[in-house]
Amino acid sequence: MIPVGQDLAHARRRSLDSGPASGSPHPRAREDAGDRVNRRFIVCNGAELARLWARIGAKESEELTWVPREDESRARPPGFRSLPGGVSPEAIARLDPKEGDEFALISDDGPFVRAAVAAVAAAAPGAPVLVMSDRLKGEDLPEHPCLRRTGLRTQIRDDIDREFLHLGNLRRVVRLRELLSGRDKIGILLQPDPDPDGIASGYALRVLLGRKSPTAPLVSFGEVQRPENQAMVQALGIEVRTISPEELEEFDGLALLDVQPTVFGEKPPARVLSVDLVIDHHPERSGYDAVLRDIRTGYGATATILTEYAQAAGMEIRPKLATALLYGIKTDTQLLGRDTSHNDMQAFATLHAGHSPALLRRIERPALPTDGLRALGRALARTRIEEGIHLLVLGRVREDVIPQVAELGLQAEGAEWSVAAGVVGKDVVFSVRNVGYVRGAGEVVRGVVEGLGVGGGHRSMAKGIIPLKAFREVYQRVDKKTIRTALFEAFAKAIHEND
Ligand SMILES: [Mn+2]
Repeated sequence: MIPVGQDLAHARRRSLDSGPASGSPHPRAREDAGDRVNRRFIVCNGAELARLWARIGAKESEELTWVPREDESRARPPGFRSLPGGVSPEAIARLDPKEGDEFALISDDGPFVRAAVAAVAAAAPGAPVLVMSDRLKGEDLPEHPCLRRTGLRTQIRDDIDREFLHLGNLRRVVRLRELLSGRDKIGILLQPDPDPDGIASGYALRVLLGRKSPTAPLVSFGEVQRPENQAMVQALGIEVRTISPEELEEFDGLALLDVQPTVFGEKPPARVLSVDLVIDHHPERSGYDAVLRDIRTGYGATATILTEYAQAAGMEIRPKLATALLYGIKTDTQLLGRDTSHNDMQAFATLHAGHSPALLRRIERPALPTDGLRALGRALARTRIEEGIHLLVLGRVREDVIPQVAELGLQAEGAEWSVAAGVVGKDVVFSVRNVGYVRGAGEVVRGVVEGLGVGGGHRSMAKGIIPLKAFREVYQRVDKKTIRTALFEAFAKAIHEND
């Protein structure tokens, strides 16, 4: 039985005022009276909505009232007091509303809600009003200084829909576990030169299967090459084994993550054309068999799918896995930029709560070697910013130093563009960052390397590689000064092209 009535409400208020265990005579003194909610009046239009409210579960602080419809006068829903006479100011006044009380109006009937809003405004000026209706829109409601509108059944429906999505994900987890549980050794195959999304997704699948690397290794036909991605596997301690297509024979289970079989060249190895499982977010390809496939092209990252799997299965996502998945989503969507779905945002938020900031920092800002710092020191000693371009030339340096210096360079006052260049192996390598409101970095870099090397990237970050040989052919020398002059002129030209 739900307690009803004014007396009880007053009793409850008294018990609040007396202050439970604090001993202070004014336990709520810090709160502004305007922020204090004493009672919540629920005003339901008709018995059906009142019963629905009761089924959802009324809270203790809620005063349940209903306005009977014509044929309902004898059908009082248990726990509700009736507001006879409809929603007149007098009927609302009989509830004895006080400062700090609030109202919810539950109805799909426009005239009812308009009358109720007016009655509350008259009998309890300033009281906040929540209109819960599945049919009425904002324009159906009168002006009121403190009113919000939301759905009722749709609210519950949204939660139910979400639960069915979880259930669908759980079904996929159950099926893939069933399929793979009896296998001795499962290969988790990623694309050649695996990226963080693939690595994180493969790692998550292994955890979902309850396996360790000996019985479910991450494998690839090409090693992890980009320094940022190497930093990720190092920081997380995840091994990605480089194998030949023949070595796939050692596996009696094969799962492809963040990739589909037809990506492996014109004539993919026969073994990858018939696999157990494919989970991916790239456009769906045909021409292969998979017992289970889950391809969600609307998703920004495969890591989002695996995050949903883990949640649906009630799996604990430990900080290391959360960090890997978070980084996978972050890099594939360029920090929730382009191609980001609502699901990616949701997964990101979930993972963010459980990730390790220290670990993420180690991935994104790998330790700089001493000679790299010295090279940076020499470059900084003669730093200057011209035409908004901050160019730092480091000489011979470890490759992962270059993007970090490019990041740093953008912090210089007046810099719209930051370019860090160094010599790595037989190439001049440079990383580019910009402030975002200028020309796309990828486009500019393609202009700079045209006819000399390769390059590309996105709106605000890009990378270019020019072989020393090609550089020397054009500029005769490859010392720091020549690199500086050549790159500066090329960038100044490319940035201002078509201006
Ligand atoms: Mn991906």
